[in-house]
Amino acid sequence: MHQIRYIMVGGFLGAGKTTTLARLAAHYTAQGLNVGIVTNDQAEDLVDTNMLRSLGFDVGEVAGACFCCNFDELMSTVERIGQKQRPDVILAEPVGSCTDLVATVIQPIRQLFDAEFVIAPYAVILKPSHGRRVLRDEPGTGFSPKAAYILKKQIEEADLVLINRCDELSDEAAGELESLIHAHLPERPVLRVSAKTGAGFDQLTDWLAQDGDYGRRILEIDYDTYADGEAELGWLNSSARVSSEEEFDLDELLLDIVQRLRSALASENIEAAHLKTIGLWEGFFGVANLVSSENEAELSLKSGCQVKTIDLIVNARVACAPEILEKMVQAQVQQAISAAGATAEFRRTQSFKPGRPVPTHRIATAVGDTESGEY
Ligand SMILES: Nc1nc2c(ncn2[C@@H]2O[C@H](COP(=O)(O)OP(=O)(O)O)[C@@H](O)[C@H]2O)c(=O)[nH]1
Ligand SMILES: [Mg+2]
Repeated sequence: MHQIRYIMVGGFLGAGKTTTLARLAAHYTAQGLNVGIVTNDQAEDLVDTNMLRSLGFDVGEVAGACFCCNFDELMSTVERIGQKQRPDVILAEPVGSCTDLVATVIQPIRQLFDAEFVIAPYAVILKPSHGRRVLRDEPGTGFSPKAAYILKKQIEEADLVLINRCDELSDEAAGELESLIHAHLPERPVLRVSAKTGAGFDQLTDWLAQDGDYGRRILEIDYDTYADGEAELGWLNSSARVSSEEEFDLDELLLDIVQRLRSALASENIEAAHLKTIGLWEGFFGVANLVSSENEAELSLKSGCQVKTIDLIVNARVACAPEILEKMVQAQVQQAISAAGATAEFRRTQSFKPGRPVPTHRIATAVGDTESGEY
């Protein structure tokens, strides 16, 4: 039977998962393989889905709950992708505040859908900015110890830890991150990569091609701490139609929105886990991002377009109450749009704290171990 290779890449909010999956999707497509991507979020209007679709990939979205809490939807999304043409590879991006994915996603696939899937090694990306601060156990990470707990648990269940953004890390800085990872997880395989330039991706794809007993590092995890850590984040997805009589520069607007939000957050001493915005019109699109207070806002995909109308989506995951976040985003987006000489019609805004994770399945013992059980 034709088996689908299930490749899931985890990591904290803003670590580089979508950028990594886009690069992997292009790689497998160039090899003649049929690739499907599954994105995931707690709400609709996801920048990642729009971006990956605009890049031409076949993307299914699981919205409204994370993979672990909506396992059946993950499986039916994979099935829907397969209706057009059976995929050889499924690339899956879990929510960046999720962990315990080996017990709640990988092992359930291995134990319930064994005939249909081959599980690739589970790679988890370490985000240098927050990763360094959290693994050093520094005070002032911008997150509480409970949110930091999630980042540590994420890498603990990895078969392979990826240190991303090596294009901007010195050898010394990457070496420090590697030592910090090994202080927590002795002898865990670590690979230095850049999802932006593709550095390290030959080794990554070699890793992901391995058939072995991967995805079996089941965590010991305290769901109270995990749930409290997740609930400290304010989550916002908002969509709007922006229009103007005169043409405006799409890339400038996207960057301005993220820069204004960066300043507003800094003035309130609030840490951003990840802010991103996409502007789309008639096949053109641009994307701007902010991944932490120590990084600058950046235009990650340029549209090069002058436009009169766009569909705008803003996604924000920030360490503050959702009400504060919503007011801030509305105000800053509005100001940026006015400065561009345009007006906005807001369509849908969802802002909330993620609820307690309640996995559909939690397999406590990896396949092949002596006791097998679900609780
Ligand atoms: N310099 C640099 N930026 C990166 C790299 N990988 C991702 N980014 C940027 O980091 C931001 C967040 O990336 P994204 O893939 O959306 O992260 P995700 O939240 O984990 O999916 C975007 O602005 C990316 O362009 C990298 O290797 N180097
Ligand atoms: Mg993403």
